[in-house]
Amino acid sequence: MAFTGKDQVWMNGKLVAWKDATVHVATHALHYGTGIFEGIRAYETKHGSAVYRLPEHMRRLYDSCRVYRMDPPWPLEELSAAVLDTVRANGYASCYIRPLVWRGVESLGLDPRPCPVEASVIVWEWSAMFGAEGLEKGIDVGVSSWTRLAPNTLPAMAKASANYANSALIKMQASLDGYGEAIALDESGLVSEGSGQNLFLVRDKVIHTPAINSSILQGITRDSVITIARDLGYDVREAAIPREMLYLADEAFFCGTAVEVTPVRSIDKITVGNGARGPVTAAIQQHFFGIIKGDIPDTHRWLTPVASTVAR
Ligand code: PPE
Repeated sequence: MAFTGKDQVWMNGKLVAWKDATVHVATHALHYGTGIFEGIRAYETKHGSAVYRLPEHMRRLYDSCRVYRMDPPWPLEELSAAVLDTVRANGYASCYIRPLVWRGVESLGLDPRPCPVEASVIVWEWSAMFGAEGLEKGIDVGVSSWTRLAPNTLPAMAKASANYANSALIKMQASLDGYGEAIALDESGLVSEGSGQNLFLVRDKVIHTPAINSSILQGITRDSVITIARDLGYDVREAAIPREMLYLADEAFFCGTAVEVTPVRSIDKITVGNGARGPVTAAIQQHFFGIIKGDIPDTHRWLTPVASTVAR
């Protein structure tokens, strides 16, 4: 990923130059992690550029705000339009989109409510997170010694900036240990997810993924994968997954906006299946990429054309 410094940024209601999209050091979110964000992608489909699952991402943004008693001064429709405006203004056919809502400058008391709620949208070009090779061959991962957010600490269903201090610990350890990513366990030692992606396992053609009570972010790509898998006739089970299932799976893959659908080829240096992308993973990838390229009909209406304007 790379910032060009040339892009326009939507900030608090208007498009401004990249260098002008700044905040003060007294910003509450900078001190206490009181921000909420989304990660969205726009893809170049054969029918034109389109944002993938925009309404679902915007709904989760506002749901996350609700948990933290934040009331963005823009209605959801207006921030959705801001996403499309920002993509259009920068002219990318495909890009990564990062809306952010945060508590601004007023007080550094721990109760953030006196602080204004501000918002921005930035975009940048970001192709496959682990490259074409990662998508095809898969990545090597380890189980983290860091645990995911325990229930009643940081609510995992809210995509809050604060949660990502935990993700940073998981990701740094993984990188330093020579892994591409890590799988974190939940408070009770059950499988949760990666630092910024959901996990799926396949055994005997049945697809398993941790349920929302295992401290996961309820991923939108996860929902796409479940929907695609069921469309393809697979049995998908959302349930608690013991750690040892990781070592017994025929196939494993991560999914998320950034990683899309990326196979996992080893876990803790134990080969997953035969170490190559498995048939179920390949079928789901093919369907997922088929939809975002416009090769497979978008029957679930997951694509919002960038050329459209969302009603304000
Ligand atoms: N879990 C976590 C903790 C998470 O951060 C993400 C998204 C997901 C699951 C997948 O959710 P979804 O994108 O709705 O399918 N993480 C964002 C940032 C990751 C990064 O490495 O950067 C993303 O994928 O955009």
